[in-house]
Amino acid sequence: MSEPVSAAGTARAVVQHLLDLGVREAVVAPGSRSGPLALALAQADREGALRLHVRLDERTAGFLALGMAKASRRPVPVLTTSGTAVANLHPAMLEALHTGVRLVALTADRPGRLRGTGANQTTDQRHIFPGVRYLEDVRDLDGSPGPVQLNVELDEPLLQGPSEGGYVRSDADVPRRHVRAATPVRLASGPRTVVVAGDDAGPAARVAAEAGGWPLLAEPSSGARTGTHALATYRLLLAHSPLAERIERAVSFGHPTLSRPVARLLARADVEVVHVGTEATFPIAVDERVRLVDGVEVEAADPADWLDAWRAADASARTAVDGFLAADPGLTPYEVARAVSAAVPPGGLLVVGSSNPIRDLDVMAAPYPVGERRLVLANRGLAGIDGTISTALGAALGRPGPALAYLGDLTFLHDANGLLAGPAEPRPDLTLVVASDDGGSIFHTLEQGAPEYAEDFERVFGTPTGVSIAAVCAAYGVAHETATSEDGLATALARAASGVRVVEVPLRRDRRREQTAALSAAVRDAVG
Ligand SMILES: Cc1ncc(C[n+]2csc(CCOP(=O)(O)OP(=O)(O)O)c2C)c(N)n1
Ligand SMILES: [Mg+2]
Repeated sequence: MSEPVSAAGTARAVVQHLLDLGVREAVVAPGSRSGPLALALAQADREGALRLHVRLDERTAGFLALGMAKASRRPVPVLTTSGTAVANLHPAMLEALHTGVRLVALTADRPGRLRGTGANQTTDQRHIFPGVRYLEDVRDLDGSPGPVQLNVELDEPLLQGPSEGGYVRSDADVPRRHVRAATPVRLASGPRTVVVAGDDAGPAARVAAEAGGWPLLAEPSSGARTGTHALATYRLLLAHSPLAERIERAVSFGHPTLSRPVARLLARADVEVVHVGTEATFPIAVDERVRLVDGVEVEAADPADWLDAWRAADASARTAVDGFLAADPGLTPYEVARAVSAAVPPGGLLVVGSSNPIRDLDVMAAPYPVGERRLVLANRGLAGIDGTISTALGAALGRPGPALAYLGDLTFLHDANGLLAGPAEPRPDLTLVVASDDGGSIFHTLEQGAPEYAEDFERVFGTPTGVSIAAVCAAYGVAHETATSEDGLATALARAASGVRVVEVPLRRDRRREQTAALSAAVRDAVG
């Protein structure tokens, strides 16, 4: 009989296999059962084979790894001990599942014979993330897209002296973006077409729009809101311009979820849809109007009058929006979005929180020039408000260069513990801009913001906290400053961050419904 493999030997094999897959960063949350793996990762860090990050809270550790994996497009492992620690990875694993991010949950387990007994910190943690690939043997771990759980049973003795080391980092090229074997479908010109670019659409959406001479309706996190075909005010145009009615075909890329006008367009009975992707990235049920394809090849450009009409409408809408903002005496959330998007330098990173920040950015962000390599990320897989600080920290750690994040106050508070990191941990230079309106402003603009629900609104939707963000920052040792005007914010953002800092922008929430309606009305009058 062969010798059973020791816990240390298993840990060594796991870490070397991860390195072979191109892993460069790893996250550890402390524990005893996971000890052999933690020591192996620490050894690999000491040898320069990877960089290790330690976090107490597994929920934030999971999102930290998610952010790194998103920004670097490499697999990133996050190690937990057994029991409830594992379950705390679930939000990040779900987001990774819906965005195809290679997050590797390394879950240390007790030996199988203890399962079903009352042994300490022992539960059935196999397949704990439904839908996520599940492995027990590290040799089955490959670089395929999407998250994976590697559950590692470790028996005593857990530790047998200092770990050996000698880890080798692989320089093999890791496929950064999953490219499907594309058999592009040829698109003939003719039908009046728009290109929709949802989350992580990538440059292909812009390329198609340019080849066809079509308007490009690109979400901020699409990676395609660049060039001269992207129309910043598309959401308002779809709602208010007569051009919207005339659309005959939509070609969509990525995962579009951000706005109701886009979902309505993709559902329209009179619009033919070509979606580059699968059912999993299409926002409504696929019917016979919708063709799912691997890629498109545009045969020829359509006459310029269609695009020209959209550009003219976009310019009128922009003038109407700017006029509306100039007339409003206070600082509006739209101006915050405008300042944030203008502050991202070429090569820079912007991580945007769910709720109104990403929607305000969607109306206000001027498309960036092609080729300047800005990266705008958002957790659009499930559009959670959780884990956003950690995602931003992870993304900033995973990608060199200046980094910004832009999020609401509740989104900030939801993941305040993301600011928790020991003094020796690597820290990125990251500025977090908090649109601080003491509660969930988005609900004012939705059905529940209507006057008939006013009595319960603040308690169950608005949910003001009264919490001092400055005091939260002080507790975590994070720098905090306040900006009260668009210029003040621009000035604050022009100064490079050294380490993590928060710029809080106080905003009114009680005017949100009225402002949204007034903005819509201004655009309707201009283009309707
Ligand atoms: C994890 C999670 N819980 C709840 C929600 C529902 N939700 C969407 S937006 C929102 C409020 C966000 O408030 P804030 O971050 O302050 O942004 P604002 O709406 O004020 O712009 C909530 C609770 C969610 N998306 N994700
Ligand atoms: Mg808020």
